[in-house]
Amino acid sequence: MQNKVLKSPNKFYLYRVRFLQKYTGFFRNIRFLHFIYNLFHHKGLQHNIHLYPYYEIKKSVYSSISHRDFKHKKAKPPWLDTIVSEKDILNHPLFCHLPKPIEEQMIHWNKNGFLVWNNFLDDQTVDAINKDIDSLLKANTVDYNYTGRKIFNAYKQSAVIRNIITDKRLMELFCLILDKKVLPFQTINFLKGSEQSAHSDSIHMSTFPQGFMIAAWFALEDVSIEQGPLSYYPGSQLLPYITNEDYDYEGNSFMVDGNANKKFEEKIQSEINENDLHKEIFTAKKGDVFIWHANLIHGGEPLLNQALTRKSMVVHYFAEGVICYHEISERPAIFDTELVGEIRDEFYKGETNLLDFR
Ligand SMILES: O=C(O)CCC(=O)C(=O)O
Repeated sequence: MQNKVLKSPNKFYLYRVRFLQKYTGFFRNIRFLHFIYNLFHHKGLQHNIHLYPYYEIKKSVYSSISHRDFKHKKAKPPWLDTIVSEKDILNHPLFCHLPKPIEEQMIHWNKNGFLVWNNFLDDQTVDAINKDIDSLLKANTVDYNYTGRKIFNAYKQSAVIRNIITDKRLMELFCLILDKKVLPFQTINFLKGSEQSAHSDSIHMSTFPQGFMIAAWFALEDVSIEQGPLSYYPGSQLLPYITNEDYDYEGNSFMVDGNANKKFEEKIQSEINENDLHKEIFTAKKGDVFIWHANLIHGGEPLLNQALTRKSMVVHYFAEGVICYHEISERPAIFDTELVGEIRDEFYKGETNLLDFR
């Protein structure tokens, strides 16, 4: 992507985003307000519009959407989630673009559900991201959401981050893993460890067919056990996807369940115990990237030394050509049309013809 000069957002936009990200009260759960919000963001829902008729979803794209809308519908999972021979993986047109250490991990993607790309970013790039985050926080143009740990979508104001999320090496890898074009959906920056309970992203960033989301976690400094590193459960992506039907979800026609996240995380913990899953810790080096499958269980370890930072960034990507939504709040996913437009025009058509094999 070309190095874009980003406009500073206006004050009204910043107040609105900040309010929505911090507010956790009653109104957040009202389906009718979601509908109105979606109407105002109709451009960001374009990706779903032509897919609803294709999958025979007979409702407005502005309405709530959840697993209930896809019951009994046929779906083709991502190719690597089916039985694929090693030869098929080696013969994929994008396989030859991979660096050697990733090739081997790619072959075991189906079994493991993750891979690690060491030294993906050089020190200079990481330092530039950290500098941007510090300046944006100082200028008060980004802020933490209600968790007090997560800074959403700094890519809108940082050209360095915007360039990294569309890095050709990553985009090619994800296109290979999902065998579809991918689009970044959001970025989350952390200065401290998230300490988030174990979860799978597929309930937060959901797709139909399932599994067409992928995430990349960037270490923006060396991360030791003291700093609350990322943890994950290899192979957990092979367990059935959990939907709102699989735990005590208490939504109704007017409201979504405001306690869904807590109940979902309890459900995940019981899955970990029942299936005797084994946890691993990612003590990363600055510049490493950890990539995970939509259904891989992962979380943030406790911060053992509260004085320490754990600078990192997560980017969630959706595939094109699948319905994208948030099962936990039963809302359709709203894309940033400006970013999507740039990627479609400059990346998929211009700089690279990486999916010309399609
Ligand atoms: O960085 C972490 O500690 C966890 C991040 C995470 O779980 C996510 O973004 O899905």
